Amino acid sequence: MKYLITFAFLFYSFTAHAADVTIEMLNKSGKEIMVYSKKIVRVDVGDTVFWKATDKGHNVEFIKGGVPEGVSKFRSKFNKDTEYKFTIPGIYAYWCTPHKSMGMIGFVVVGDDKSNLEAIKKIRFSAKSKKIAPDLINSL
Ligand SMILES: [Cu+2]
Repeated sequence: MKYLITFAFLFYSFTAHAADVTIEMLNKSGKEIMVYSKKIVRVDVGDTVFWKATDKGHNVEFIKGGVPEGVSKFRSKFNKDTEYKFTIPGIYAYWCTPHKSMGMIGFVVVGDDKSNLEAIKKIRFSAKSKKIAPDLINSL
């Protein structure tokens, strides 16, 4: 019995920390093409977001000026699962490098901190991303 409890505890710890949120990178979702399965996610400071390369040809790139101060550049490899542990609170805007004008954009709000919202509003999106960004930003 003691071992069973220990095992259950270890399993719980592992699953709770492996990835707190998972987002899929997709070629198609419903009527949308080139899309992250979740466009906005909210996490706590210290949480990890995992992006699954369900379809090929995508990545995650933090947008310059679209992350809190002190956050380093982040650009994942194409076709690969990736993850990021969010230790600094604020809004993080990212896109898929080849599909950044096709609406493949996403936002992570960390620690319910929206202090860099004005900077996020100044990001220059283009084409389809420019069309969908305002509504997304308004619902952050
Ligand atoms: Cu993409």
